[in-house]
Amino acid sequence: MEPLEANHWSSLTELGWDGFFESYFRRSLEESPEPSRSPARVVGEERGLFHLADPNGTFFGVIAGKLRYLAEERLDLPAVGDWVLCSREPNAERAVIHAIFPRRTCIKRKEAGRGTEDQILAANVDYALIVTSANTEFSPARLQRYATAVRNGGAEAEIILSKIDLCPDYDRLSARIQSAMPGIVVHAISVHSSSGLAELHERLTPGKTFVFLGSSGVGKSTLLNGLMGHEVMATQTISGFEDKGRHTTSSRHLFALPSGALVIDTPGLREFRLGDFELGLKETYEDIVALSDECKFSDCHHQGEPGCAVEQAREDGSLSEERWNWFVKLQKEVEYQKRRDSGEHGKNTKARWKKIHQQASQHIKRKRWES
Ligand SMILES: Nc1nc2c(ncn2[C@@H]2O[C@H](COP(=O)(O)OP(=O)(O)OP(=O)(O)O)[C@@H](O)[C@H]2O)c(=O)[nH]1
Ligand SMILES: [Mg+2]
Ligand SMILES: [Zn+2]
Repeated sequence: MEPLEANHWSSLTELGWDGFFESYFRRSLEESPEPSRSPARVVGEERGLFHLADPNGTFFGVIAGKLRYLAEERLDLPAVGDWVLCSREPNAERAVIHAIFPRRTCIKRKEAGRGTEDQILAANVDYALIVTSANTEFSPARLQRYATAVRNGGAEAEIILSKIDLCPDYDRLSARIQSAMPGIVVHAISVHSSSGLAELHERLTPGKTFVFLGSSGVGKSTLLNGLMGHEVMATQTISGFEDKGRHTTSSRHLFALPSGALVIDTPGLREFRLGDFELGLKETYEDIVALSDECKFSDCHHQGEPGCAVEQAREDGSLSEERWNWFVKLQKEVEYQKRRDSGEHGKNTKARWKKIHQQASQHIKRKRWES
């Protein structure tokens, strides 16, 4: 339970609160005054039990029955990074979470396996730091997948190239990332040799929320401990286990660095399936979107049509085959999920109506009983 003791925040602002949440809070108070309810941030979650924080300290919270009942999908339940309205009876061990504030940003993926639900990786994050290690794990294609999800959720993506002590020519890898993702910021670091850590500290703006994302074993928790100045998360004890499916971190937790920046550590992801992330895709491949706007036909498929600007760019080499293929692959995945989600949406609506009908018939039964 160390995350509960690891941090103390003396104001909501230190926890990332700002005008966006304040205005929602005021409006909700005007609409239905509930003086016993106050805002708290979800700083951890373990098997349905939430770790919450407010200026009075950190405490546990459980979801109110009504909130759980009304939730149609996982997205309707709290996630780490969320702001929630909760109440706490005097002397009660656990607070009750009644509502979730609207999310300013929300990074999601499709749940692992064959499921269709979206899973929240982190909420209300300003920047996602996608960690990739400068050895066997390195894959520009995977980084673009992560960046697409991050941008789709409204957050900004930057890359951390970790463990550069293991790779003497890590500059080549940085350059490779920058050519695969034009304009992206890359931080090359090593916790073991302390290189790049001071620059990263500078980058981590106080009051802003950051999340570490990346495969298992890339060094996310080691980096968090390095930035904190002491161990707050357990790390893999034997190096070289990456890509072998061994996960060290099993739940998400938000920490405040001594500088005041907020950082969420997450468990490594083995599989990262995109959802209907058209927005994120367009941002990650804005060069290709700009080219398609120049095609002669607005519905151009870029497959031999006359006046196709995309084919022209592929021919003259200004758009590399590699980048085009990455885009085509992710676009297919996003379109597939879009079709699937629209089917799912129909199902969700049906499920909601079923719930409403059930409620109504229970109400009628109760009325009959009472009369
Ligand atoms: N050589 C070297 N090894 C590192 C560095 N940072 C982390 N490691 C090693 O990489 C291994 C994995 O580190 P973790 O921090 O547990 O990785 P993680 O990304 O948190 O993994 P999960 O929690 O499973 O997602 C450990 O054995 C670390 O000692 C570094 O800068 N250089
Ligand atoms: Mg970890
Ligand atoms: Zn075209």
